[in-house]
Amino acid sequence: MNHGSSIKDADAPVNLANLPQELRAPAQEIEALIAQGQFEAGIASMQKLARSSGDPVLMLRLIALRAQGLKQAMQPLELQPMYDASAHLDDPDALQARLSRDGYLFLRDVIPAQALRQLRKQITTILADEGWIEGGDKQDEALAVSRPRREGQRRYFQAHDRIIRLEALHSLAHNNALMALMRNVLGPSVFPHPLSIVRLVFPQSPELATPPHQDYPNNQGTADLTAAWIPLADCPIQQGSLAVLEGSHKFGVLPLKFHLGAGNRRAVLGEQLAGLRWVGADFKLGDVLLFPSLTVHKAMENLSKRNMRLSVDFRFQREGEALTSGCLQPHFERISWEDIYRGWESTRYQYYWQNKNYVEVPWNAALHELPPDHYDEAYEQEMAFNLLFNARSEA
Ligand SMILES: O=C(O)CCC(=O)C(=O)O
Ligand SMILES: [Fe+2]
Repeated sequence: MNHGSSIKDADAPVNLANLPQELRAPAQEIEALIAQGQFEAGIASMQKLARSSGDPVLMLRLIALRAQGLKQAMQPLELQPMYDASAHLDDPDALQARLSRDGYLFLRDVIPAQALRQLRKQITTILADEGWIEGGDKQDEALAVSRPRREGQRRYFQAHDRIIRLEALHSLAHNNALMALMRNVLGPSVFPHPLSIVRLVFPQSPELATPPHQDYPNNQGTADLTAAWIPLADCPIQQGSLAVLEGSHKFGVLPLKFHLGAGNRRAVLGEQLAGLRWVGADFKLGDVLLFPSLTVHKAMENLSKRNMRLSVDFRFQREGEALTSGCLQPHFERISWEDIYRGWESTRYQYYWQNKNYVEVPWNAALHELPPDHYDEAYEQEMAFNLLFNARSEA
């Protein structure tokens, strides 16, 4: 570029002298919007102008603005403490009352540590073997040695395709203590979906943290579908534990926007949710968080220097209620159950849902759709993330 723009220059308002005459007035207007604090509107207009003109100075400015937007979204969220419902563990009425009031249940020390440690060991063995984390004595700490790997990338799936085969992962959804809790919460006919999910979250990439969202658009079926989120080690807020927007399950299905984090979708939190409190906790091994599929939740940023955050989440429903067929498939649907079950020691938890009674309902794609312009935004956010990641790595 002969006008000497670099991405660093793009952190400041566009130098109008570097623009063709016809772009100066509209660019100046947009910069004025941004200067007045109308950041979202400014970015949206800048995107239109940059994309329609293809001007390289405006494109750089757009990416810089996206990076600023990502940084702003990183402003630490003030969390209030989650209500600890452990005292009600054996009291279905009390559990159900709290859940329908708050939209979540947080319980300490529910799952025996041994089952969690065993699964963690199997996962970290695979991650060390795949070159994601340090092996040897330090393996259990899950210290990242590679750049963040993300859902959708070839290298991500190389490890995930091995982890999703683990009998210990899928069996954990049927753990006696967990099932006893779930029966108290959802009733005697409760069963887990076989869609067991494992989260492999790198440090040093806060922009990729799972954004605020509801599970309903992903899973659909019954809105009483209840997720159990379980870390595979102590997981303080600073290491990326899950946070919940208390009472947010009472506002129906929220609109979606693109986000770089897991699922690539965030819920748009309108004014009606403005008075709600975000709640969180420093999780200990064995603790469980439950929430129904309309509750807004997000991952806190994993701010640790090197530790990955490893966790699992399972979803439970009552017999006789609705589900969509995707919930009966392995996560990402890359491998068949037949393939996954090869090498398992027990057949007990294989195809168990085929003996359950549920109503299969069609998937409604409209509930999961992103706005039509999201490809452009996805690309721009990706560029912005790389910019920030490289700047951090250099620092
Ligand atoms: O662990 C995460 O980052 C996301 C978990 C989540 O969204 C869920 O369990 O529904
Ligand atoms: Fe979720």
